[in-house]
Amino acid sequence: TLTLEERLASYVVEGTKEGLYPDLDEAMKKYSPLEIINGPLMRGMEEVGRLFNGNELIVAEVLQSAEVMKASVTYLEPFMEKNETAVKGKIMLATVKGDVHDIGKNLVEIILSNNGYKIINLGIKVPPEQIIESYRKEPVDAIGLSGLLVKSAQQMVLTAQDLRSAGIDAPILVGGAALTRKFTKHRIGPEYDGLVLYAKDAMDGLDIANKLMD
Ligand code: B1M
Repeated sequence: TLTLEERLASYVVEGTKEGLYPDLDEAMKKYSPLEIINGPLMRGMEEVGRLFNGNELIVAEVLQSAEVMKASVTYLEPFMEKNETAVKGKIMLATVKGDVHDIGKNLVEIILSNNGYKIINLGIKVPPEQIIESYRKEPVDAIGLSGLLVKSAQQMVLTAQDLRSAGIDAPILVGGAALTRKFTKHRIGPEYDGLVLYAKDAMDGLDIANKLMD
């Protein structure tokens, strides 16, 4: 028989919600919602990535896994710690052009909005022009770009260049697995102009946002 942690990972791997919610309730007796997400659920997602890479899963199955991850995050969200502070700042979030992965970005949205930030979430496959247009309508204190595909790392550079060319000098926060292998330091460059910071996960994104707003 599987341990609770193994079962949680397996819901994601198998793409099934049978028994998921009682086990999430059980897990909340031991862990915080974020520990559940970053621990067993994330381990499940990593396994999905490995299986997919080895052609042992098809896209439709990965989509089911993504559904389970999203349902879990939605279920856990009301139990997350909230800091009822005054609005600290406004942050825009977008998954870059060509990329549909949004689970990580949406997690960043939850963490930031639970901690005093107003979020403008532009969604997925967002071209630079849309970010520029949105910024002109409603300026923000920082722009967050997410991307998981290898090509998204390059797309982020292009997006940042377009933003700077359009005269937008807001700090840019970049994150997502596409970058994890590339950057280890917060401060990145030299292909980037102005202040561009790398966040390794959602909590790191919150830390950086808080430092920026100080
Ligand atoms: Co795709 N996919 N996928 N996929 N997928 C990856 C990324 C991949 C690594 C899998 C693999 O092959 N091993 C691979 C990319 C390989 C590469 O680029 N070289 C891949 C591929 C190839 C593809 C397709 C091309 C497959 C196809 O169609 N043949 C296709 C791409 C379509 C496109 O984008 N144009 C595709 C599609 C999909 C699904 C739609 C089926 C689904 C996404 C559903 C969705 O997001 N709504 C999906 C999934 C689920 C994955 C994996 C398995 C899991 C991603 C995930 O949600 N992780 C992924 C493999 C993997 O990562 N292990 C894979 C959980 C999430 C919480 O983590 O997003 O990393 P993550 O977010 C983290 C941090 O990165 C960070 O915080 C979060 C945690 O706190 N973070 C930020 C993220 N954004 C941030 C922004 C910030 C700060 C921090 O500030 C702004």
